[in-house]
Amino acid sequence: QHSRAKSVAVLGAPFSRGQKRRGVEHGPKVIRDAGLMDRLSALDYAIHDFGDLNFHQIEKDEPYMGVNSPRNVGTANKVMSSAVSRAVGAGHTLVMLGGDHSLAIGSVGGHAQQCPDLCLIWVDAHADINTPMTSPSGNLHGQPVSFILKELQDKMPDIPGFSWMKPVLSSTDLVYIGLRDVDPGEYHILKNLGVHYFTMRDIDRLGIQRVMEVTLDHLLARKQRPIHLSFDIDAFDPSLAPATGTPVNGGLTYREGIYITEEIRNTGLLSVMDLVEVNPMLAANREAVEATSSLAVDVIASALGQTREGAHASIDEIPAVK
Ligand code: 4U7
Ligand code: MN
Ligand code: MN
Ligand code: MN
Repeated sequence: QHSRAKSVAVLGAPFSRGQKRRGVEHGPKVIRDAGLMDRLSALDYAIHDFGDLNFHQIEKDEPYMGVNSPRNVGTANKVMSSAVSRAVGAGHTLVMLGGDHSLAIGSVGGHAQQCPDLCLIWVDAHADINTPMTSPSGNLHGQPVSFILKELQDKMPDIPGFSWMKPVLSSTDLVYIGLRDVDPGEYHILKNLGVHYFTMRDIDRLGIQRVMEVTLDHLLARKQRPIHLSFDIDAFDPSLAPATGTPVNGGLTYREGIYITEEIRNTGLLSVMDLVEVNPMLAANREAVEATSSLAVDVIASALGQTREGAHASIDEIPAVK
């Protein structure tokens, strides 16, 4: 399953209008500066840097039914959607660097255009499933899943900027890992739709090994299909990932996070990965920025095949004494 020679494409999305804090648009730059491309080129496939998307700003963008920057977020996601669709259509495994998590609307949407049977693993402290009507903040980075799910469509108002968007997934195609800050409206939606999720408490009880076993079994047992991994860096404990906009105590350990991506890698089915919400302007100092972005690089490298066991490809015998 690992030998399927694949190419990986990296796409930056310097976008922050899905929330109110400046700085998350610099995520792609700090993740690249932490050595992403070098680390990926050590793994054995062709790797392409597609650069950063260009989001031109829409000046007049009044809130609509409490939703902030709807036209900017909707239009950016339309651009994202076609870029992801093109990359996946060309045969690449795509890594999307955010940017805030509203970008998953376009990332999952574009992926689904090419792979209608995809499944979604959402690793996050938050469920990001508020509808515009339940959102306590009006920020679209807390709402992307509600735009993606078919079951919620009769609960969604027509938001300006989103007329291009169609829901692409059913709630059974989705599993959450890492939840620990879920709003009342979100809790109701999760229970009502019967969404599968593992909170941090579930990880405490079951262990990350069992959580991944159940997750992959639920999504893949009936049929092997492409995986979309949407990884919010705030899933990690803030002691490991301080440079993010909505940190919540009690998050994933380093080893739990890496175990998640290793298990996804071992399926051979990862098709698109988002790494979002790294905000270098919210860290106390440079060390905190570097810790967060090098953690992001570790997570991406491990999702793409870097192992803790070591590599086997480059050396095929024990060097003889000369
Ligand atoms: B992130 C929040 F109210 N739920 O909707 C909201 F707590 O992409 C936070 O996971 C959303 O970082 C966090 O604004 C969005 C809030
Ligand atoms: Mn989050
Ligand atoms: Mn998120
Ligand atoms: Mn966040």
